[in-house]
Amino acid sequence: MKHRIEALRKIMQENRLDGLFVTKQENWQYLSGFTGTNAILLFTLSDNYFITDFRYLEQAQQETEGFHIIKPRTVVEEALADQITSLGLNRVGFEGDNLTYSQYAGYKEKIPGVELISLFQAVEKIRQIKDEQEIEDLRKAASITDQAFDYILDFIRPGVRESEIALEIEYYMKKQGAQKSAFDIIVASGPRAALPHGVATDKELAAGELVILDFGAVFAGYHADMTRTVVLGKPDADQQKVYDIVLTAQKLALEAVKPDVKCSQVDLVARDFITVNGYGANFGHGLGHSVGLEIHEKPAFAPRDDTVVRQGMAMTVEPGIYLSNWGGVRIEDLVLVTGSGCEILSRSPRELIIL
Ligand SMILES: [Mn+2]
Repeated sequence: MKHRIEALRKIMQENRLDGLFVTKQENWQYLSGFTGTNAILLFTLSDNYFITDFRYLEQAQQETEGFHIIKPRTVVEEALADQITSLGLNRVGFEGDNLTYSQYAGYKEKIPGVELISLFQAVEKIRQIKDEQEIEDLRKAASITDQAFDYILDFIRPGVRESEIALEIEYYMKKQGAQKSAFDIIVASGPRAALPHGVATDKELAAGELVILDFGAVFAGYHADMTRTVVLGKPDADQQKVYDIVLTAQKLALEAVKPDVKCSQVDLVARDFITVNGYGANFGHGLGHSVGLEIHEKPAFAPRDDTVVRQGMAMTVEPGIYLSNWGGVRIEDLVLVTGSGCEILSRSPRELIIL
């Protein structure tokens, strides 16, 4: 955690702050290791303060290191205001994209003499580059996800409900050590596969259908994200054709991921290939997104994201083609950007699986 806090202090110095408080859950988890649900971190240029309520005092002592733990007399917001006052801080940063307007107004009232400076994505920018521990946790999350895919294949057949498949995947991932499912599991079969985010329903699978399965395990707070599309029975010519286009688009994009290219360029590689093959209008979402403590992080492989790709970013590559009343195909892998390209963390086979 030390190097993470050092990076934060650099941001404080760049913004000439003598204090900074962190209110977003994933961000305080990242900076302190605390896994509870209520906390505020306060940093000065020399000290770290941890404020939580009675329920979490003992847990905070066990999970965090290097913080002065403050027990509030009333609520954490009051304790933060008191601490800022007693430390005599003048220019204090806060997470402008996390604090609500009411909370901000509350602080303005409690600490009127303090200049409050809104920061945008301050901790998130540090989180873009994953460190060794984070990579290890992402690997584990991806591996549990792979195991679940391998396991669920035997379960997928005509007559089974999408919701039963989703439940089985979730149960299996938890048995393998996952904390939880990374998001509501998508099982979209037949015409429902045309919905990019078709969360599992009670629809029964039928012979001949394409089935999109999109899911991931969470391990130690870190999210995996993988999509595979399978077919129930021998694919017809259109199903095979669309599948092959998506698979090639993904392969080309995976080859394009490397440090120093723009995220938008990687998106364009897949988008161009799909467009040239006649399905540009049917690929309506970005190619991928970063993952970590949150399932969707920045930057994204998207047409308008010109962020430069850097070593240590963890991102998905997930082209798809969706056709109303027909279905769809998406293939998604989680990759780690290396010094010269990327390593694919999800290992499940990418060829069309016929069940
Ligand atoms: Mn995804």
